[in-house]
Amino acid sequence: MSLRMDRSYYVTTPIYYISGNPHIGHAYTTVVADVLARTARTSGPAFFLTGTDEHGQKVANAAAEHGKTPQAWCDELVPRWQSLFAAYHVEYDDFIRTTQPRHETKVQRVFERLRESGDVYLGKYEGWYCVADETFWLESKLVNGKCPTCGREVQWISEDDWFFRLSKYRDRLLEHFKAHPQWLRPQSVYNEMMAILEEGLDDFSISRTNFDWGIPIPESSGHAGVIYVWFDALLNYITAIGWSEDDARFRSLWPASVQLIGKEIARFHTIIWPAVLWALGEAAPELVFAHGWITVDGQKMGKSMGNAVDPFALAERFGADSLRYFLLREAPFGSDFSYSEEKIAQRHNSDLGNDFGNLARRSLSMLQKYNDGIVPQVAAAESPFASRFAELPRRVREKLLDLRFREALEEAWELVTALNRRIDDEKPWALAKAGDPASTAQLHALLYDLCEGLRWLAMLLHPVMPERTAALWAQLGLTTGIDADWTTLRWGGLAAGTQTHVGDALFPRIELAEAHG
Ligand code: ME8
Repeated sequence: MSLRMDRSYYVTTPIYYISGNPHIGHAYTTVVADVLARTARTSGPAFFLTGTDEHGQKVANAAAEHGKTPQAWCDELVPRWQSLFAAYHVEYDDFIRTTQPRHETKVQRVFERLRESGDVYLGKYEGWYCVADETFWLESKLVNGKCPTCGREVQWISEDDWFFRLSKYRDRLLEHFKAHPQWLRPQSVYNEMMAILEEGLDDFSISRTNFDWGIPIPESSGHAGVIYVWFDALLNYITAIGWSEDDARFRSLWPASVQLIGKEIARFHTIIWPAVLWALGEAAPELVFAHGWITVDGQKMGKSMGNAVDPFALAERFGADSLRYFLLREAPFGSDFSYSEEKIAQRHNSDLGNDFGNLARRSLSMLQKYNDGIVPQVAAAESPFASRFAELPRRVREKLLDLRFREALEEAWELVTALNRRIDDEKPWALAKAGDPASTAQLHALLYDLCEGLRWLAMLLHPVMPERTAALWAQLGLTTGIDADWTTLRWGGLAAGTQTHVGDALFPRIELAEAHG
């Protein structure tokens, strides 16, 4: 995938309901967006948006259960979500709350615009509704009379509602899907959405009158009610960046480069969302990626409160960077994967501790012992690694931006493995002991390559593990430039004479027995 150079890279996550506590599944999507934004940012502007979805019955019910007004409840919970993202080293550019005036006024403007153009009209809605998912369901889609997504009870709703003319956009959607088979990934979700499109589309209710926690329908319409939470929420992706046709910032960011979602909300993001955008005269996002679920005992984490794991405690125990690595390395992006502390501990101890962390420690300790920690002067361009790994930065970058995170990490690990192997093969302790000029030259060349390899790894892994790689950067005696453009990486960039330090282990071992705890 090539990065567009004319505009900023724009990545979004779903905005999260704040009806309960966040869990690791919420951190997952946000971490992935952070990795993409950090990678893109090494070569140009990038913008990363996340936020909270604060309207609707589900949030109102949660607030009522706690004896709070919905607004007070949201105000109280939002900082907890923000601190979760901070705990996972996520650096977003903007955090939108759907209760903010910047969003509410624009949503009302969209409603008015579409009412004027005829894409929004008044009709009667009767049907089944799942409060937990804030989703309407056709009777034929219910499973044993219950919500097909979460298995909860549904309720019958009958009211006069405003509708969005979704049916009008079915042919265009089909054409779009066929002309851009890569716009929705993975293939399994693409196929599922194509099947829905082929079945045909009904218009879609976008207002509610049986409760009032939402953005009011504009008074000019002459009707009461609030805007349906999904219609309100989807618009965050454009209201946050200042939507209006002639807004320069909006134009520089839209269409989004990547919209990340969990697969359960693909219908909203790949059928309703493009149609709404087209109704406004805007383009569909370039890519929607519907990722898989973190599961516990085969069930989606979060489906019941019982199986959700406290993400704060987890970050404390394993280190946020180890978890970020685990989330990206454990399964191909798009697939489900099961959560267990054993698996996290295994990745932490093996890939991070034994392979990468140990490499750093061994290399810097040997440099300390054999050259007072000072990077030696060598002809680095002559190193076999200069040509062997010349393409590595480009390949890692391509895979990261193509959301093949696991492959990108495997690619980087080839360098980790090759450096470890050189220590084993060349036996620096024997070279030091021999002490003749040829052995000393070989020892220096090896020590240089080890440090240069670590410098490369710190840069290439920085988007995935920003904090641990920064610690390595400091141990290498470097101050700035960890997030510099990877295309400038040349073997030999590490300056001779740099004073390195042996620091604390990057990934101290975690005992499995302890991880059970
Ligand atoms: O759906 N595994 O919000 P939400 C992986 N407000 N990802 C998971 C996960 C799991 N077990 N559980 C949650 C909503 N997620 C709406 C979105 S957007 C306009 C409105 C992640 O709080 C995943 O990205 O239920 C999923 O799509 C999102 O959290 C849903 O969060």
